[in-house]
Amino acid sequence: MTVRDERTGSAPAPTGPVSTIDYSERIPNNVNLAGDRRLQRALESWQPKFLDWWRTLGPALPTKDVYLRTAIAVGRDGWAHFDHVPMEEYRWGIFLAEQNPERTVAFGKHKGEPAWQEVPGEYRAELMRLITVQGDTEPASVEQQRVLGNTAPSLYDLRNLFQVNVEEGRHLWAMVYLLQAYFGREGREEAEQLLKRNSGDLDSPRILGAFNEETTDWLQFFMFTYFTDRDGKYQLGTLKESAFDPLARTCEFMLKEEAHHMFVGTTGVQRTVERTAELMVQHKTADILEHGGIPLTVIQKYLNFQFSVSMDLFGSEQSTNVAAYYTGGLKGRWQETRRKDDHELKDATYRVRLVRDGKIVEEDVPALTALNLDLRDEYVADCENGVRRWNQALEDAGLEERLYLPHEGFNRRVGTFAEHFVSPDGELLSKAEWQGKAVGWLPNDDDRAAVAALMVPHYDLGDFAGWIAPPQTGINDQPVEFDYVHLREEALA
Ligand code: BYC
Repeated sequence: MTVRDERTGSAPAPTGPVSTIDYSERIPNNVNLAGDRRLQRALESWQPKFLDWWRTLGPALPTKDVYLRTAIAVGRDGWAHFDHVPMEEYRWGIFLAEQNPERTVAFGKHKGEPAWQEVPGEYRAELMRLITVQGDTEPASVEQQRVLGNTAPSLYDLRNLFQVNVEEGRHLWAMVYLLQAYFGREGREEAEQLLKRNSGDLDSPRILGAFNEETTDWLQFFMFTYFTDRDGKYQLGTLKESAFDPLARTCEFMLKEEAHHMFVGTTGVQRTVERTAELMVQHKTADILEHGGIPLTVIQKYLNFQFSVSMDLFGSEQSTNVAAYYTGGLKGRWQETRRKDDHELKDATYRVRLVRDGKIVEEDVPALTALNLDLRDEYVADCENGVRRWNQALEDAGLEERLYLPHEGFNRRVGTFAEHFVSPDGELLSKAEWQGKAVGWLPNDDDRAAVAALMVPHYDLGDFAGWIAPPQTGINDQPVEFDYVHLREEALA
């Protein structure tokens, strides 16, 4: 049941092409689930397991309701509605972007053929693997962020955390739909496993490294939504190009929701840096911990960590997997259709950086095998935009200090730099040198403890923790001091 509220108003009327979402169904959808009884039954039997998982490993803070947006249509405008909703009653569902019946495959050896509405037998295993990996990250992030609500810097931030969480839950639904609708019994088994693996679990961890790291505090959360959700944006961007049309359409709609997650990261770090800069100027020192702010050096260490583990998410710089995905039409490049080349890349080359004879050198390799790096280079260029924004805040405050992205080889566990020790400015080090210096580059226990000490909940209307500046505006034109979240009594005790 949705709590109606006079102040929130109704959603804007959609104007673009829309296929409306049927909310009278137990599972809201725009894929005519009612017309496929078998699939509907499979999803309805998965639904209580999802809800169990949400109750056990979803947000820990007890809430009455949260001001959330819910998708109402998949058209270009007016696709979402905002209202106070009890979180466990959020309408998780299955929404695919509009189908274009004329769509053809844009790249690889099937270029020009009609997009696939079913899974071709020869690509079944690879497609299921890609969908499973994508699906695995979604609940993982909810698990990682489970206890952050206990230390939220404001109700505004708390609401944003929960919005991200429910939408990651919905993205899990999106992948589970594909697994159950197109991959038969094996797909149903994979869907079960997505709720059985858990972030950080020693016996049954999540598939990709970054999703087993702890999100220790809100600075980590903002770095995660900036750097790791941005990997999500780029990976979804490649799957949106897939010849397998249901996957492409699902990812297109997910990207719409993803934009807010990165907004949370960009502005979260920005507001932290703004407050840090303010305290540095006010107290004429970089050592602002005792004044209730997070020192810039600690922010840089958090950035170094989250950037480097997110770089690992792109896989190896040279990968035969990605060449096969591309040639088969399963996974394209970022902005594939806007690229001006033959979209097959049989003879193309790409420049990679690697370590040879104790030096970092450049080498041209077949472009097909370097597509993970092609994507990662796009990602890094995008990451730099945020850093520029944050540095603008430092400049505006009249400070000389700056944040920066560390070298691509810094702190890597996957790919060509994994066996090497590289400083943030790209110097190759011995293991002993690295061990001596890493403590100055990555958050250590003292840094994390110092940040944790600042993480005290601020649940009063319009109240913000002292380590972060308030945002410029609220959500959906609501004031910053809006009652975005209503807590249950036990949360306030
Ligand atoms: N950790 O040839 P390689 C998101 C595995 S985030 C552990 O180097 P490939 C989100 C790899 O699976 C986006 N294992 O790389 C964000 C392979 O194993 P198999 C998630 C790793 O295959 C925030 C082997 O190593 N979506 O949505 O070309 C909140 C050799 O791999 C890692 C996707 O990733 C690692 N870091 O590419 C919520 C898209 N890296 O198969 C959500 C789907 C590699 O030999 N996934 N491995 O057993 C893919 O496209 C690719 O699997 C990868 C790797 C990009 C991950």
